[in-house]
Amino acid sequence: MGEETTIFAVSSGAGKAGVAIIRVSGPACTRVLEHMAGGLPEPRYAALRSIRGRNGETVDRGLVLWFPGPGSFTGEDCVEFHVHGGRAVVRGVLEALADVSGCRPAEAGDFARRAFDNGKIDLTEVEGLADLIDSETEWQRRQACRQMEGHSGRIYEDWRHRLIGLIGLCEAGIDFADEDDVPADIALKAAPDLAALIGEVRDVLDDDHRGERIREGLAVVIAGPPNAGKSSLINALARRDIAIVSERPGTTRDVLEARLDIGGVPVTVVDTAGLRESGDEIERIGVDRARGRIDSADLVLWLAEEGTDSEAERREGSGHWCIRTKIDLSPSTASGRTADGRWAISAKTGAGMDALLEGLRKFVEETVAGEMALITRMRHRIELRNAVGYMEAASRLDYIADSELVAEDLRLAGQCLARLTGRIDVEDVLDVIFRDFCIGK
Ligand SMILES: Nc1nc2c(ncn2[C@@H]2O[C@H](COP(=O)(O)OP(=O)(O)O)[C@@H](O)[C@H]2O)c(=O)[nH]1
Ligand SMILES: [Mg+2]
Repeated sequence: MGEETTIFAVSSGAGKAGVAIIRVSGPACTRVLEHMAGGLPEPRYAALRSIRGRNGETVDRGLVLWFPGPGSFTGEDCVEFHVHGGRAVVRGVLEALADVSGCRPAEAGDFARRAFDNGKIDLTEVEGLADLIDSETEWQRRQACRQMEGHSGRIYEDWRHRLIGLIGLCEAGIDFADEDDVPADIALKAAPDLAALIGEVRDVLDDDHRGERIREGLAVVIAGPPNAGKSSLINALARRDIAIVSERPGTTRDVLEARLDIGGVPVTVVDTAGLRESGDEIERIGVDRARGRIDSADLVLWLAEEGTDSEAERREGSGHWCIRTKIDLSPSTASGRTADGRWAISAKTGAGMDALLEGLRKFVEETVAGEMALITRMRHRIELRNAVGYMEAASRLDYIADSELVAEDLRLAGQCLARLTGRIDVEDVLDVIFRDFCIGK
């Protein structure tokens, strides 16, 4: 697993900056410090040093931090150089590192991978770290932080330990079945605990996909007939020209997206081709795509001009809002929300837009409200569903007659939980997870 190599990378991002941080991990760190920083500084204290490059010439003066393993992020010896973020400075440091024997440039996710391999962080924490680096909004940050700090990993481990305890009870029943002094019904003791555990896992699964929605963002789709003002609305919401607005019906043919931060939650607003029967093949493809996005949306905004019929009325209901557009053309229509719960806006004058935005903010808030979800990815949901499936199968068995089968089901449930935290055989998912990282993480 390349434990003998030492990896290095710029961890502070590409491009010119005030400061660049170059991170090194592996057994050659002491050699690195001797070659480049005149010896080992005091562990975990910032030391201002001249940093020497390839020919022994000073590249820069900067801070050097020395984190001896195993008490480091990766669990290995680690060094950080904090230097000025000029391209030539960074290149000089990287070249000097490449010259130290045993050192090679890190690949994407290498540092996190070593931390995981050395047992410093579990798989849910790795995912939390990746999500934190990717987080764009406040809710995403909060959720990622909690996961990175091991909140969900601890709960899954607690469940796994409880399962191991239950397996122990079943096996005690098996091992001592022939002995008089051990009651044969010892396995029965597992039943109430198992029922409680199943309840806890079910509660976590019953989360309306809040965690995944925060992580991936909500989808709000703008739909309606051609010329209803859909493209004008996405442009108004995004405050920039994302879509072409034209009086020619059928202008928007592809699906266009704007990513917004609404109340701290990422929301993808989607503009679609106007829904109509069209002889034009490209427009038809656009309409098909629009229908696909409507079906998977968290919320659909059905747009229609005053007095025009629209699909909106037929589909109105939860997750479907009806919006009257171009109200500047019919001055009698009040802006904002009409008495029958519809919305009325003008993208042109901005009338009703604040009310609509406020409505969207409330919708987002209600969608993610509630206790913060543990499940942030499909992977978690699948493992938990499988785990609870095995537990329920076990709970339907006869604890005395079939205690071996009960123990086996519980073992399988425990394996699902162990895969969640990466304790066992997860090679197949590791590549997918670490691939999401950039170099230097
Ligand atoms: N008066 C007025 N015209 C609008 C408004 N919104 C859009 N339009 C016009 O209606 C036409 C169609 O708009 P567009 O946003 O392209 O509609 P889409 O086909 O649903 O995407 C364009 O000529 C726009 O300028 C509005 O609020 N008021
Ligand atoms: Mg359009």
